[in-house]
Parts: sequence; structure tokens; C-alpha cells
Amino acid sequence: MAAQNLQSVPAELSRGESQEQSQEAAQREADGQANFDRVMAEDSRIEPRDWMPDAYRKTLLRQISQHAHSEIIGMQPEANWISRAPSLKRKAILMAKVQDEAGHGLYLYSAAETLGQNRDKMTADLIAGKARYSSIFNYPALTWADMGAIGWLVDGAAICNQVPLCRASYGPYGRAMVRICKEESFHQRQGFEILLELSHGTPEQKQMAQDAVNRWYAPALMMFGPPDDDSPNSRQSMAWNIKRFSNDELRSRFVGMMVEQVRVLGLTLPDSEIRFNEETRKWEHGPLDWNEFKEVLAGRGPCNAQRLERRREAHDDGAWVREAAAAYAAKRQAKQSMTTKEYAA
Ligand code: FAQ
Repeated sequence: MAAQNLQSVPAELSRGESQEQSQEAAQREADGQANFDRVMAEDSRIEPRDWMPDAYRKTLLRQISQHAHSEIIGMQPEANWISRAPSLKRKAILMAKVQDEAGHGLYLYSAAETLGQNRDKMTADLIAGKARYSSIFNYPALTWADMGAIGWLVDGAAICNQVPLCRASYGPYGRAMVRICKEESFHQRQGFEILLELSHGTPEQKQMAQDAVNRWYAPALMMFGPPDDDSPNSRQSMAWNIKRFSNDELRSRFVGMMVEQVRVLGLTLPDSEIRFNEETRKWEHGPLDWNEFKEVLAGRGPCNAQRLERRREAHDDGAWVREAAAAYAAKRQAKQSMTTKEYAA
């Protein structure tokens, strides 16, 4: 009936209506933009139903989905050590940490979904090798001490990068980060404690801890992303209050934190050029191998192929769980609609 009415509307009138509609749409867009600009200027928050520029939505989706993938792939280097942890207590702690990473991935996928991205599509992009995840998880975890170095350096870098993201202008992302950071802080302490125990153990244990720190230090510094001059996204992300500090700024802060903590550990950082620049009031570090970083991003790091292969296997192995969950949901829905119909009758 409605369709017939529309068809019978004279062409001129329907043109008039669509002009009105497009004027309304333009007005809505202008109001939306004005609200968005006000939110940015006041440094408050955009929520999922608010109007936002397409480029802002895309940038958030890029960053949040990469972040989610990093948490999921990031379980692999540590999961590999669960069955080889030196005691039941260490095994339980490591299992809890790895489960936390899975949870972080899920909060972040949920935050990305509020921007209109389908979770299956994000997973498909990851397993097809089309999506990025953090460079750091393409390095191997060779000894038990690597569990300490990952916790101390990798989670330490993650905290340094993510605490400012708790104030990100997009509500669901900022709120997810608050919870994630609390858990990351426990993760870093457990890594520190593993290294502390090893560094006070036998000479071999201390050497194992030092070797792990030597291997993870530079990749951890590269987690913060390319140098500012080579970071195409930073400026706009900072203007939108997503990122609060530049990559180099956060890297420098991290080096300052590690310099203090490594003394307590009784270990050293493999970087003789670390110094505090009195003029700039910033910590400086020695050169990093940015070619290695590019190679890892291009999929040619030491473990890229292995990480993706394992993720694909896990996805295939989980097919029956997804099918069972979907069948159960359909059954419940059918039961519910039947009950509603019976109730109505
Ligand atoms: N790895 O212009 P920028 C964790 C890409 S979670 C891979 O500077 P942006 C917890 C970047 O995407 C670790 N790619 O980019 C844990 C861009 O490429 P695109 C993950 C990188 O976005 C611990 C291009 O380079 N954390 O560790 C990396 O402004 C232990 C140009 O770079 C997050 O994701 C990299 N390291 O800044 C779990 C935090 N760096 O997208 C398990 C949120 C840069 O244009 C165990 N993300 N790229 O193709 C961020 O803060 C930002 O996205 C940055 C990059 C800082 C990572």
C-alpha cells in the first residue's frame, strides 16, 4: 500500500521531497560536525551513536582492530611456555595472564564492533594476513626468562603506550583501556618478579635473564611505532585526541622508566648510548634497526608465518564451538518466539 502511494506521487513533488530530505541530511551532517568539533575542543567523548567523520571512524577501526589482533596473537609466545613453567605456581600465573590477553582482545573487538565493523570480517582479515598486529609478537620466546622479559619489557611498553589511551576521545575504546591497563600492570609486575628471581639465582640463571633482556629490549622499543618523522598517522590521531603523545615521546618515557627498574633487577640494558638530555629533559637511546621493523611489518620477521599458521589452526579447531553456539542460540530463539506466540494465543 505504501509503495503504491509513493508510485502515485507526481514526479515534481517527489523531487521536492527528496530535495527536502537531502537538505535535512545536510543539516544533520552540519550539526553532527559542529557537535564533533565541540567535543574535540572540550576534550570530552564521542559515543557510538554520535555523528563522526568517516576518517575518524576509519582511524579508530584501524587502531582498535590492530590492537585486538595484537592481544590475540600475543598469547602465542607465552602460551608456548605454560606446559614448561618451572612450578605449579608459575604455571597458574602464566595461564591467568594468557587468559587476560584473550579477554583484552575480546573487549577490543567489541569496541571495534560499536564502530560498525563485523567481528568475523576482522578475524578473516587477520587469518588471511591482511591485518596488522604488533611487531613484537613475531619474535621467538626461547627460554623461561623470556616470560620475565615479555612481562617486564613488553607489558611495560604496552602500559606506557596505553595509559594515555584511557583518555582516548572514543568512549568505548577509552573505557576498555582502563580495564586493560589495570591488568597489564599486574602482568608487568609478574615479569619483573620472574627476572628478579632469576637474577638472584645461579650465575646461569642470571645470564639467562640478561640474554632475554638483551633480545627483547630493541623490539620492545619498536613497539611504539616508527620515529615521529616517519609516522603518517600520529598528527591526525593526536588532533582527534586518540593518541595523546607521539611515538618518540612515549619511547623516551619508557626508556627512562626502564633505566631505573633495571638497576633494581641487577641487570643491564643492551644500550650504551642511553642518556638523559638536560636541554630537552628527555631520555635518549641508541639507534634502532628500522629496517628490521619494516621487514617484520612486511611479514618477514622471525615468527610471522608461524604465528599466522597457528592462528588459522586455532580458528579451524574452534569451528565446532562456533557452530554449537550458533545452533544453541537459534534453538533458544525458536523456543522464545514459540513461548511468546503461545502466550499471545
Ligand atoms: N607493529 O603512523 P604510525 C600488548 C604501523 S598490545 C606493527 O605511527 P599509529 C599487550 C601502523 O599501524 C600491543 N605495526 O601509526 C600484550 C601504521 O600502519 P597502517 C599493541 C605498527 O597507529 C603484552 C604504520 O606502522 N598495542 O602488547 C607498529 O599512529 C604481552 C605507521 O605508524 C597497540 O596496538 C608496530 N609496533 O601508531 C599482549 C596500542 N607501529 O595501520 C600479550 C594501540 C606502527 O597505517 C603479551 N595502538 N605500526 O597500515 C597505538 O598506540 C598505535 O596504533 C601505534 C602506532 C603506536 C602502535
